[in-house]
Amino acid sequence: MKTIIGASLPNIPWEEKPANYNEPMWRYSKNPVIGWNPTESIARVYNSAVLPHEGQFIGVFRADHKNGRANIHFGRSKDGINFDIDDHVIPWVDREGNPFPVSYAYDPRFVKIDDIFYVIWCDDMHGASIGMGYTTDLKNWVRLPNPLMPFNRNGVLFPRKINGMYKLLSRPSDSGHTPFGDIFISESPDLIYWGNHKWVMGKGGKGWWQGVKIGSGPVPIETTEGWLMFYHGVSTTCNGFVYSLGAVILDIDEPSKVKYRCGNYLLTPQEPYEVAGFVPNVIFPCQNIYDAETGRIAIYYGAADTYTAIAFCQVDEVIAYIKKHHEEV
Ligand code: BMA
Repeated sequence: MKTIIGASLPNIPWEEKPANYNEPMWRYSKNPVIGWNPTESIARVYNSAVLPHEGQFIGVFRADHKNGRANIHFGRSKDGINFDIDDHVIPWVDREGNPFPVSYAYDPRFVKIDDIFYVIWCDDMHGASIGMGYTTDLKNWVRLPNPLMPFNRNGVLFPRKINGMYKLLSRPSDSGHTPFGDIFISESPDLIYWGNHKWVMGKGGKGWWQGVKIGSGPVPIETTEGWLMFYHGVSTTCNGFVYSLGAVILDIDEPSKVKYRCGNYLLTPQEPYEVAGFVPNVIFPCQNIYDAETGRIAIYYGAADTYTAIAFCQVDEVIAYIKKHHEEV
């Protein structure tokens, strides 16, 4: 029986684990895949999300413009590694079809549910909040009402309804670079009305890497063990925050319940493109894609708020690692 419950993706971007490497997650040897100034108007692309589509790949990209403001651009790729990113922002409209541009937008997640592509991002609703919109044709982009009130970040929609409800993870916060933050879950029958909010997991643990705050990352992956979710955990040092990548397994029917939580991080800033850049020491995962047939997973992450990078893991190995290093927090 296959561990990932989902589609096959034989052309997933992939590279085998280097010989004599003992960690459960490894980096693409040609990282970063998107560097400085990728288009005329964009200075940096990071914290972005890619999906397979019609044998190729599409993505929504966090783009910091050359005036320093962040917005989201659409892009395409033949191989999931080399990207052709639009130089213009996604042209959002409201549900009546009137232009409805964002003031700023960052850290998008991208998920396909029932043939509709949803984008979830950090939006400006008189302060940081969750933005949500969709497209069915990758041409017309429609914004939905903000699902939650400010202040909030790191909205992540599950890839299917659970017990008839859409489920949204988020990280309630404040208006700044929040020195606190736990992950919560909300549900909705229609993506408009949200409620039944529950706490999922808090910062902390015996280690220090996730001691300051945590935030959901890529869209959770459905597996026979539960929802496999990568997330970011933040610690603080005398030189500022450090963002690492961790993993957790949530109950398949009641994802507010944590089954296993890995006490060790899976990636922490180490490579030159992770420790140096616009904001040093940041690994910020925003998307994963997988091949259910082989259990291969590719994770897209932002590095140092400057670059887009890819890491790889194998589902059974990463689940075994999470279980081995499970700790109650
Ligand atoms: C968070 C968000 C992310 C960013 C991270 C590190 O608060 O703003 O977009 O990658 O800080 O600077």
